[in-house]
Amino acid sequence: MKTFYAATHLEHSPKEEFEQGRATPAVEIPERVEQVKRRLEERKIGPLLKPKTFSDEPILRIHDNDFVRFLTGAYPKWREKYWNDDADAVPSVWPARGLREMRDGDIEKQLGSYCFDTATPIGKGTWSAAREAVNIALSAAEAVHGGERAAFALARPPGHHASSDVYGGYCYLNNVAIAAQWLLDQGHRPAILDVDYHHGNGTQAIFYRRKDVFFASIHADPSFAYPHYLGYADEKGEGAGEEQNINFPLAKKTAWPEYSHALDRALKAVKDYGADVLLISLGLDTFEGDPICRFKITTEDYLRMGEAIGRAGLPSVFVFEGGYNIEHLGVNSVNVLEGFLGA
Ligand code: OKP
Ligand code: ZN
Repeated sequence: MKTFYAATHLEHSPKEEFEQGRATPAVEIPERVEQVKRRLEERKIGPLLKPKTFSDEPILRIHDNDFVRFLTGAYPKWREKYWNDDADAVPSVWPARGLREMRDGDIEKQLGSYCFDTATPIGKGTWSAAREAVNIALSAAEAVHGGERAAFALARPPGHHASSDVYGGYCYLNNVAIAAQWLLDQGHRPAILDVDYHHGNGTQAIFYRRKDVFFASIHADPSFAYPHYLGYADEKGEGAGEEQNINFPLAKKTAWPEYSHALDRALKAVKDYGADVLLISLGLDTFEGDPICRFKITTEDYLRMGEAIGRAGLPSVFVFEGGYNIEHLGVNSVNVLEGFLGA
């Protein structure tokens, strides 16, 4: 299996995020992707390739122009305002009910308008890493479009929490949505399966009123887990997108028996939709040893997860998302890919 990788992500290296009332060490760090890269090389499952550079056009099929322009210039604008400080850009005031949403002007207004949480800092290397992650996802999609059975986009920052004009959850541009749209534009019928522990609220929002991209997500029930405000079972799509969205919110401590049941149902929905290409938002934070999540999926289970996805028999684009147990992340990720290849 071809993997696409670029070193650009190393420059996106957040030091801390803000949650539970204080600054905590960042978990979405460069070492994540480096661990997976090392394991891929160890297992020799295929070549590691540099991504091609795509134009902005595929990004603008998904994201608003003003949002992309904001992200491109946000860090310099922040630095200009806070020239005697070196902290990353994080919002501190939001246009909640009763206030006016203003996307232009002062950087503080823009951050509050475009970002939905305090966990997603913009630093010096953030934009170039997010932009390159899109190149990586598109290169993997292009490989599959060209006839490969599967490809792996080893990209960070992740993307599934970002919608057309809002970022958050360590995500800036929605890599998997951009790749799905690109495949659609080449004449495919794509479906997205999101197996990250957290609901892919950005991906869901992007395709919620559309019938041309199917979305299935298996995740921790948002009644107790991030992103809290989306990902419930009653969200089934709207308008033209009715019944084209399916959520499987699962309880704390979910282990393989319950998980695999949801996975089978999600894959059946993808098959029933008649997808001819599958994109997988591959988060490994369902792992029993993940530091910020509460599922009980084991290293062995990831082989079974890959096999189940492989048995669906669809050309597949794996796009890397979350997973924060650095030590086990390489083995767990590559197990999914090896399970897939063995199916
Ligand atoms: C990104 B991805 C829990 C706070 C959660 C943000 C989590 C973003 C996850 N106390 N903070 O889906 O893995
Ligand atoms: Zn996650």
